[in-house]
Amino acid sequence: MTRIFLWVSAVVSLLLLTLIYNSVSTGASSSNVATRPSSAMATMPVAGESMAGMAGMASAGAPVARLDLTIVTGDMIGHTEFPAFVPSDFALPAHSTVIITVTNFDDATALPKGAEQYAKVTGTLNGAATVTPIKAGDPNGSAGVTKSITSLKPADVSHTFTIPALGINVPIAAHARVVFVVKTGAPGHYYWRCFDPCGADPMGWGTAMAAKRNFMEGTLTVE
Ligand SMILES: [Cu+2]
Repeated sequence: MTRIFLWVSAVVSLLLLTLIYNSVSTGASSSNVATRPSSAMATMPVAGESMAGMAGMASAGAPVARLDLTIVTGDMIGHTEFPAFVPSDFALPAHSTVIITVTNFDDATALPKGAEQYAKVTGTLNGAATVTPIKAGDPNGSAGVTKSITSLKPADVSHTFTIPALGINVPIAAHARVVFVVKTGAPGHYYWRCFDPCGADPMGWGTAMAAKRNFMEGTLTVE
């Protein structure tokens, strides 16, 4: 009888200890989860609805840099049919995670037949980008819900941000802020361009698309 009592009390003690241990470790892990976003945010100067998620995804290890690009319309710069990425030549640190934001003030130019592959996001973290609609009069605000996308309809593409040598292609939606994360590797010089024929005739490959630099193409230096 005594032996059975001792055995039962030993089992009960073990159960109690397990319960206590579990509740302590659950508490510890949930407090880790709670502190992780704030410590990540402290090391990265990011803000805004789409950035919070991207920053969380980008927080694993590598240093984080930012690149902010704006696509202005030809009319905005007094140069009709010459939409432009601003800036067009830029540098990024090697072996880093980079949060790239493209703020686009331009309309859509449907991707032509045969170029539909440029409607798909490639080479970014998770093969995704976020798109937030904006109004020209409130460029830092949100005119709609932020969506995560892996592609756009070819008809909805306005420009593309494409670095062929790195396998990076992001279709840029019209009147939107587009955010995505890429990782840089070793130092080098790369060429980026837009593959949506967004210039004037013939077939959209004139004006901005025909200009060799400063509008729809430029250089990335990884250093
Ligand atoms: Cu373009």
